[in-house]
Amino acid sequence: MRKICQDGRREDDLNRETGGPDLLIRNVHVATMADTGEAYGVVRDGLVAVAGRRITWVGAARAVPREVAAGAGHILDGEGGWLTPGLIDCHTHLVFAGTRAGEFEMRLRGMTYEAIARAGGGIRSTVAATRTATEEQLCDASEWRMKALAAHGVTTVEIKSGYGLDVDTELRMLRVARTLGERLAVRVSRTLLAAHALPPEYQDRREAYLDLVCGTVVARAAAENLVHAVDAFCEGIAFTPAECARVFDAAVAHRLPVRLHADQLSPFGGAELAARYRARSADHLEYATDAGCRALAAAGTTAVLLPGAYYTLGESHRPPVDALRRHGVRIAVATDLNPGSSPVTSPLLAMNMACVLFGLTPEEALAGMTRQAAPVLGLEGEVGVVSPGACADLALWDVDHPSELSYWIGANPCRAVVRGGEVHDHPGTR
Ligand code: DI6
Ligand code: FE
Repeated sequence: MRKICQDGRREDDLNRETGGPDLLIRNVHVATMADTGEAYGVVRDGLVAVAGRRITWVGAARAVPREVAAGAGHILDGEGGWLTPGLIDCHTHLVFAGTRAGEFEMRLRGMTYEAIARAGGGIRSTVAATRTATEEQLCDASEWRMKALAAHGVTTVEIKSGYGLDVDTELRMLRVARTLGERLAVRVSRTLLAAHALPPEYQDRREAYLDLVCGTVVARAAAENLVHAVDAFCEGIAFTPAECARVFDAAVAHRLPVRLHADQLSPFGGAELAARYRARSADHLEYATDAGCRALAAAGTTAVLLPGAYYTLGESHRPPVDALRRHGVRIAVATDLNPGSSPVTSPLLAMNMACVLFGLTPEEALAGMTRQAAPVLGLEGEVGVVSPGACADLALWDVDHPSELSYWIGANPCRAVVRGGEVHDHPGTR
């Protein structure tokens, strides 16, 4: 149904000299996701005009002023589908070498994620594979994962380091993340996660590793302009709140915003620590306390829910969604795409899991991958909404209602994406 024109756009013979928009998207319903009080910020029978990289007009087609629509350079006919903001996957670890399919089998036989990590596997096994890969090999190994996200409507993706755990490999991962963004024309936000695990060569020298991270890695990443934020894994198998605070202090000294893997496997004071540093986000939060949620609200820190990890690890302790709502914490959703705990390459599957496993509404799940995810990356107002002035990063879906984006399991109704005003066709598999 509703096939868009073959190459995703059509040269119209309208006269360019009238100074019309570069791109006009018509015959669509728009889930603007703007915070209008209306569910999904819906505009039925809408029209969107784009000049250069920016949205210039959004509204009902019947209300469009003549000068807005006339003389469009290109027209994208949505053929009755739904247009949403391009999806934002605000938490991934998609650059790595190898897989952990062997550990998947070990877990199925009863060994826990934590036991595997303590036995020297887990993150460390991906570190070993990633350290031996060249920049080009890492790029080639990771590219399909980013393509998979892009094919599901993702136009902005955050990518963390954290499988290098030495200066060279951490920086190499960030360079690969940058290259992938350039190659695939997807906006990439890069996060330094050198405090992901203790590397084997520092086994009995925790302080020395933290000295390296705080003294050298953060400074080099900042100096080489490779990083937009700093993250840490605050957990019994990783780093204590006091150790993460050291990493945060180094980030703050370089004027970098911070984020935290918090309270994923145990109540560890992660949410409170994130709030204390006014972190952009606290992620996972399965074991966050009510006080932790209150602190996040007061700090304006976004809760990023990662149901792929919860599902993959067979967890049963759900994040306190009701408390997050009650305290007014902004809720985002992401894939956590990584080889160990969340080999999830579909943002729509993450949204479905957020609904089925965590009890989010389909609207909350879509907001969690659009409007609510933007501030996590410092991109509020720039992406995540279909509004005049925002970047023209959009996704066109072959669905009858936006709730279907969370409803189907394993389908991909994405027909096309617009990235920075450029139309890209996607086959979709619905
Ligand atoms: N939490 C996660 O879910 C990922 N990292 C983290 O701190 C898992 C990373 C891995 O197992 O490779
Ligand atoms: Fe993660």
